[in-house]
Amino acid sequence: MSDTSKSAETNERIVRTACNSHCGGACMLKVHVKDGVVTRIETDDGEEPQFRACLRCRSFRQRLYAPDRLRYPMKRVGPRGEGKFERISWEKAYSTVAQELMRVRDTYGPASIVFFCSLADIHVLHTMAPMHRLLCMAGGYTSLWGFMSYEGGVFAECATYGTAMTNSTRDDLLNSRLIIMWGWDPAVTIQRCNTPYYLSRAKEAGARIVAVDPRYTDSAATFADEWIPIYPCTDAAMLIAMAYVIITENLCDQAFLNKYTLGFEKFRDYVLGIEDDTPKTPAWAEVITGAKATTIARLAREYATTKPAALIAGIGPGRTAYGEQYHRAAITLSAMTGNIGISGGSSAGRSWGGEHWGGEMAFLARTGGRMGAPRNPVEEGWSARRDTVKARGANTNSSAKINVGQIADAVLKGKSGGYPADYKLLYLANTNYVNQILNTNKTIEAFKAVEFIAVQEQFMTATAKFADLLLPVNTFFERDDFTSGGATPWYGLVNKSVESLHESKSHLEIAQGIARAMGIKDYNDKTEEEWLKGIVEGYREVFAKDSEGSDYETLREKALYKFPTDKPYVAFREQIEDLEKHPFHTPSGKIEIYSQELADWNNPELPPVPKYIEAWEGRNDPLAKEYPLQLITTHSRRRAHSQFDNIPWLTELITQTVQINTADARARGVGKGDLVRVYNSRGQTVLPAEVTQRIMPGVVNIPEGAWLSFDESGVDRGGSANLLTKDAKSPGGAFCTNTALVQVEKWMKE
Ligand SMILES: Nc1nc2c(c(=O)[nH]1)N[C@H]1C(S)=C(S)[C@@H](COP(=O)(O)OP(=O)(O)OC[C@H]3O[C@@H](n4cnc5c(=O)[nH]c(N)nc54)[C@H](O)[C@@H]3O)O[C@H]1N2
Ligand SMILES: Nc1nc2c(c(=O)[nH]1)N[C@H]1C(S)=C(S)[C@@H](COP(=O)(O)OP(=O)(O)OC[C@H]3O[C@@H](n4cnc5c(=O)[nH]c(N)nc54)[C@H](O)[C@@H]3O)O[C@H]1N2
Ligand SMILES: [Mo]
Repeated sequence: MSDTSKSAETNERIVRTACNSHCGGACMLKVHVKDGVVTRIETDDGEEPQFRACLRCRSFRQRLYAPDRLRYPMKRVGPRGEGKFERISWEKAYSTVAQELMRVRDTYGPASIVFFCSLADIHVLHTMAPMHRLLCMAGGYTSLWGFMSYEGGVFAECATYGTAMTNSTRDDLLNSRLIIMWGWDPAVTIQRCNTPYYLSRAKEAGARIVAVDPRYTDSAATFADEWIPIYPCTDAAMLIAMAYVIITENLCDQAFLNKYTLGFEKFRDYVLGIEDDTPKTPAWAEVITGAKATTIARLAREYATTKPAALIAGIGPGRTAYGEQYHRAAITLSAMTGNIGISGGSSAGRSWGGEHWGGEMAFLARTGGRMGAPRNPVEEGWSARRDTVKARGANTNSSAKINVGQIADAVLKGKSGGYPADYKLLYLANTNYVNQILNTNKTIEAFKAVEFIAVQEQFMTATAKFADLLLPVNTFFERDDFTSGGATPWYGLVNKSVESLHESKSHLEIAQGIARAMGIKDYNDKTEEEWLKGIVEGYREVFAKDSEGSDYETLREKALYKFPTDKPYVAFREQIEDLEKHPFHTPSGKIEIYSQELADWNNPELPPVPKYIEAWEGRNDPLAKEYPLQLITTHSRRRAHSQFDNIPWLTELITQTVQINTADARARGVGKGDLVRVYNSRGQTVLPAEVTQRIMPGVVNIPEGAWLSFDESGVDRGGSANLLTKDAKSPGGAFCTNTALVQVEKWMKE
């Protein structure tokens, strides 16, 4: 615990720690602690760059001391899902979980155990590592593949660049003359602390900023010179039409294409219509995207002639049906304009997560690599998935895994439905799966069907209500950990501020308790501090060898080690400067606009060059007659997903609404603030309408993460978006949160 300013008289200390609470901000906190109680939370006011906290972090006192925090272990007493529980001891909780894990393993085999841990805090130790290690030692378990956030982006990056580490640091935006925010709203979604700071400075420096988004976002309002509305799920069409203009007007950076890329000609044949008789002209794209042909052509010319230009490909448009094609098309466009590997340009890889430092850490945290975890025996002997590119890496592509969004389908269908096993036990940590995964009603059906569910939680969430056993877990204010991030890079220690509240425990403590109850003696031979020291040293070795202030002891005091920031980091600079010495990580060593690996799959839904493929539940789907509005589900300023939705300071700030265009509202007799029912064949939810010109006609938006809240007649009154979404995954794995058709009507009851 850091102890930078201690006064004997007041018994007050300030603990420096870091918050990385699933928004990817990664900010510094100065936590005032008096007599073991957090009295105030301040943030970085030290030397530049400062990593200043947002509204969620500054409200954390209300989360830490929330009256509704889970206080002790509990077991279910009523029917599953009803939310009735009874207090039990930790010993009883450990033995119950241990018995159930062993019973299911011995009866059905270890693959029947599904363990999922999302990244509720983007840390390394108290994430999936402890349970992963335990379950691997106990015979294995079924794990999940697919990043909910940006699997489509990762697929595209791996296919095209051979790596998912494609981002420059945000301070490089200061070198851009044109910035295209494509489906990107960092004023709200943070995606590295300080991103908006660099955008404002870039604007001051004269960069032109354009937003392409179905909504006039806060980022567009604050930074953009122009807003181009576009129908959801159609971005690949607009990018490909931009390519058409760049090709036909001879604006390609041909020297770049010749030297660094593979297969551009095949893409050109598709764009010009040589392959399929459909030239992908701006007029062709106007019909699909709703963006004017003249605007598309103008933006294409501007992008090709204003160098350097940064096309920032947001991950929201990638969370759609065939979202991976959008990401492949964006990368291709940045290659055509020669903007890769240069200062002020952009690889057009996904907008977030592909940073050399933080991205690497997130991958490590996800794989549990840092707890020296053994291999998962359930995955031994299974080949790689057939729908994954080789660059995706051996530990994420086993065909023994199931997709992150498909636990429900896998539970309901099991082996007879083609899944690797029948699934009987769910162990869920760091996730509000019922609330956050597509098609809530189907998830609920599946959660009723399994034999046992254990949930590690801080609150009585929708998922917690389905638990047979609830394990209260502490918050990052109550434990130590390691994290990294920032628009300019840093890494640091999460330093414990106060002792665990109530009977809550850390992820590692819980796993240790279960291991003991299972009789696994050699589960853990290190103290938490030893693990953390090892993590810091491992990370330091790679990124900050011998640099002053980067060691464990200093981090205990200061929390952060800020990398010296004399020069922005530019992704792929080495490749562009010396290709022979630094080939791209693809099979050909070049940027693969055409991928032979994809060609070999011979799957028209995953073509070797990027293509526009019309989405299911798009505007032309016959279903649109009944459900004519396209639903998108953005991330909210007041939450990190479903986290913080129960925090009064934040709830007061922003009301959960459905954004609907004035024309669509008028046609339905809906006025500002009226309660409306948003529905389709999968579900419904009732919430107030925000009637606004800030969303284009034909599209509605319900910010994701609002807590499910069924009234007596079973109608959700919380505005929980996933009652409406479809649990289909895109062929490249994109998690389709922004592909669903709905109807809206005025809610007449009450
Ligand atoms: N405050 C806050 N910050 C967060 C999070 C949070 O919950 N709250 N979550 C974090 C996490 S885990 C993630 S993955 C990221 C998510 O970050 P993003 O995916 O970038 O966030 P979204 O708000 O879902 O979408 C960004 C923009 O894409 C637009 N959009 C949606 N569909 C389409 C489309 O088809 N085409 C185009 N062109 N635009 C579209 C939306 O209108 C929105 O303005 O944010 C992180 N940061
Ligand atoms: N419709 C729609 N659905 C979406 C999305 C969307 O854009 N639209 N976005 C998707 C994306 S990108 C993501 S990443 C997922 C997120 O999905 P999840 O990761 O499942 O969402 P969270 O709401 O962050 O849930 C984390 C839960 O873990 C609990 N928890 C348990 N232990 C801890 C702990 O140690 N620390 C913390 N902080 N919490 C703990 C928290 O209380 C909380 O309930 O949602 C996905 N779902
Ligand atoms: Mo995410």
